[in-house]
Amino acid sequence: MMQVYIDGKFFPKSKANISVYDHGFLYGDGVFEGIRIYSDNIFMLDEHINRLYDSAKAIRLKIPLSKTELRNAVRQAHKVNGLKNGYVRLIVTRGVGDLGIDPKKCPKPSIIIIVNKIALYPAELYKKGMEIITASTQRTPVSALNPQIKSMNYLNNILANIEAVNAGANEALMLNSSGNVVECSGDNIFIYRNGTLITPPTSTGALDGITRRIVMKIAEQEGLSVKELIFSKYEVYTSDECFLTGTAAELIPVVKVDGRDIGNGKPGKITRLLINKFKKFTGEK
Ligand code: PXG
Repeated sequence: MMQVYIDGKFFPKSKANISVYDHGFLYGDGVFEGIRIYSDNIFMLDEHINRLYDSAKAIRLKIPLSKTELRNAVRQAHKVNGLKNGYVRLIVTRGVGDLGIDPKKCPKPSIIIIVNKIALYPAELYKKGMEIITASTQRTPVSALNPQIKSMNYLNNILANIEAVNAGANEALMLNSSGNVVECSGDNIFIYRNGTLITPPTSTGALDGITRRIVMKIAEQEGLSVKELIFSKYEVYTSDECFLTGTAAELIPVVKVDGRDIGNGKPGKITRLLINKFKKFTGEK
């Protein structure tokens, strides 16, 4: 059985419990990271740790371990569970407090590390490409809760995801209040249009995705023109290629958006190239 790290101790999954008074549970007051393990290597661990500390800083949550200590805790959780390829969910909550949102009532943040297999999109979707729809649910405005904070409040994304499921699609495209494309419910978006690879800047309300960063770097190394630009649904509909990126999704082609075929309705050449380069970069065997 998988062993779960809670505040420095390991518990079997069936006994890994946290208090119902934890503000992570009561209010979604906490931050998290989803990290991959490829071939026994915790992929991009430093980047995930840095983003976690930035998320915590933004919500004024002081993580009670140094970055080095937390990195070692993640490595220990990996070792204890011995998964060669898998997934790490690293969570820091405000901790146990009163009923009432005041974070001052929570003296000690809780640190939880879950290691497990990850449920992917079906393998065939990586070959065939997937269909997405535009959600009517807008992405949370930067001025309300900056989506760069990877917080435990995922209802905005879940509402969009429900719309995708209702429409028989795999993911939901989310726009901001200006009608510009931001990202999908759990993935960043890229389009390839007129010879340029384009993704929305984080100022639109997109997460500064770690997979997004890698893809931009790989694409530049391949000599592609890569730009962060603001664009609308129109540019997606009329793009030559489209794909999504995320720790869970990796790179997945999009071939239909709101009923419109993207390009010729099949995963494009640039998308397939980047999928191959990304696979090499992860070192997965
Ligand atoms: N946008 C959103 C809203 C996300 O939640 C990404 C983009 C991609 O970011 P990364 O850094 O992963 O490239 C995410 C990440 C899960 C799960 O268990 C979700 C994500 C990542 C890993 C696991 O649902 N979302």
